[in-house]
Order: sequence, then structure tokens, then C-alpha cells
Amino acid sequence: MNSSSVIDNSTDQSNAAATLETFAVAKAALEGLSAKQKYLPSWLFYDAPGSRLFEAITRLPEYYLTSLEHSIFLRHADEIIVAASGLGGEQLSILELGAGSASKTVALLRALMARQGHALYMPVDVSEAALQWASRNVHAALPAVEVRSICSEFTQGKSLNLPEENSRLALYIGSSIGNFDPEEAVELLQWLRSQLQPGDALLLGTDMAKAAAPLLAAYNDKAGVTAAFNRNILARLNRELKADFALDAFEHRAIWNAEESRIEMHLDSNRNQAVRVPLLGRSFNFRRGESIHTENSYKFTVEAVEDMLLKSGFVLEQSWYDSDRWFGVHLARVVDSETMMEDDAEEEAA
Ligand code: AVI
Repeated sequence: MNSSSVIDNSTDQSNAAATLETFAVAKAALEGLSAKQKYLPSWLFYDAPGSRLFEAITRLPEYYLTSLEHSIFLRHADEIIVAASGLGGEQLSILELGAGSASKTVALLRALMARQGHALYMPVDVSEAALQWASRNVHAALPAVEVRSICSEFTQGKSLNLPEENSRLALYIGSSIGNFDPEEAVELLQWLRSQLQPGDALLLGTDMAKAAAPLLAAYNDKAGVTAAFNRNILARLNRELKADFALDAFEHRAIWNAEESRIEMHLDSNRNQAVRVPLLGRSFNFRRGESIHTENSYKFTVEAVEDMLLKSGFVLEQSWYDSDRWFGVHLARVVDSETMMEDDAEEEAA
């Protein structure tokens, strides 16, 4: 094989991946914009410009989620690692779904290194760029940590083929679970459960239910970064599907839906208009005031967290909070389903 055929091959592969992604974007846009209540799924936010905007959101003064979760890790990392290690005495490795910058994870890895003298970190992300970023940041802070990146779309239910030698602490932090509807959240955690073994642990970060004012401020920041993040979803359809959305014809709106315990983000059309999407071969009409629902961000009580975990095959063991209980970090254990069935049978017999 000569070097040019290698280059051709990789170009073919990346073209194929790009085509698949465009197809997924087109399918999502067609489905969502044809619905009675128009919607676009929130995974569409995270192309390269959207991921940069999200990083900017995490640094906003109103967006308390990231800084509070980070402060919980800084304050309780040792305790979390001791509790996650359980009684088995085996080495623990850390798996992280949706690695991002891994900046918060460093606190946990530092505590793990201090306890074990060695740490294996396995970030999972669909984006190679995100994995490289996580790996670089971890190595800059903790050069001795062993990083094994796993490039996978973990919301698609595929096996992660995890190494079996260690027990694992899986991280799903940042309240990312809150962007799934309750049934989808349980399905995702059930899949995660299927990748783990009895005794393994999960550390889940959740934004907690609270008064409406701080929630509304967090999703309607003064600098307008969240509005830009929201509108980027339309900009992405312009870039990738050659749509002609006028970005100033849609207003960012974030509301608190107390009944569903969630922040909802919408883009409201500020005029009657038709938007052409050439790659779908059609256009979509918007009435003045009509919305595109772009995101749900659920806020949890600890009971709701416990219930979601139980339905997914985990038992909640311990939670840590900031002093106002605005953000929670929950440690749960994978239950051995056979032990659970035996326990149920014993309870029924008693
Ligand atoms: C990624 N996720 C947890 C964020 C959230 O708060 O639901 C996404 C976000 N949307 C608007 N601001 C941030």
C-alpha cells in the first residue's frame, strides 16, 4: 500500500462521516420543523461554534451550574473517591461520558492519584477534538494519569468494550442528564448500567429544583451568550442544509415550566415568514409568535434523582451539595439484578 492510498482512504472515511452527519441533521430538521409544535433536538447545538458558545456560557456569572459543581468536587473530592471505591479494595478507574474540557474531573483524578498512586481515565465522546482537548487538559494538570480515550456516540446504545481489570466510577456530570426527557434519561442510564459491573459506581451531577428567579437568570444572561447559543441552531441549519433563516427574525425565549420542573428554551418567530431549506427541497412557514422548542433542562429533587436511578438499576448512596443546595452530585451503585430479585422474593415471602 502506498502513502497516497492511505490518504485517499481517510478522506473517503471523513467524507462518509460528514455525509452521515448531514443526513442526521437533515432528518432531525425535517421531523422537528414539520411537527405541530415545531422543535429541534438539543444535540444540534453542539457543532464547533455551538460548543465554543457553551464553554462561554459555563463562565457566565448567571450560569451557576458549572462553578457550583466544580466547587463541590474541589471540596469533597477525597470523600467522593473513598465512597466510590467501596469496600472491595480494587483499583478504581474513571470513565466520563461527554468529556468536554475535563476541567472539573481533574479534582477527582487528583484525589484518585493520591489514594492509588495510579489513575486510568477513560473519556467517552463522539468528537475526536473533544477527546484530544480533555486528554491535553488532564495531562497538563496531572501528567501521570493514564488516558484511554473512547470515541463513541454514547446515546446510540453501542457497547463501550470497557477493560475489565478495574472497578469503575462512571461520571455523568454537568446536569447533562437534565437535557433528556425522563424516559430517555432512564434509557440512557439503563444502557450505562449495562456497560458496568455490579459494584461499579456512578457519579451523577444534577441541577436542583429551586426558585424561578436564579433559573431564569441563568438561561437569560445579560450578555446574550445563551441567546447566541440558541440561535446557533438556526445558523447550523443555514451552514449545513443551506437554509435561509434570518437570525434576527427569531427571538430567544427561556421560561420556567414549574409543572414539568424544567427550563424550556424556544426561538420565537417575530414575523410571519417562510424559510427555505434547499437540502430538504421545501420551505417551512412561521406565524408571528410561533415558536421552535429547542431545549428542555430538567431540574431535580433528590427524590426524583433516586427514582430515576432505581428505574435504571442503580441505588443512590450519597449526595453532596453546595451550601444553598442549588446543585447536587450523587453517588450511586450498580445493583446486582440477581441480588435485587432475591431481596424482592425474601420481602414478598416475609
Ligand atoms: C449542557 N446542559 C446541561 C446545559 C443546560 O444547562 O441544560 C445546556 C445549556 N442550555 C442553555 N444554557 C446551557
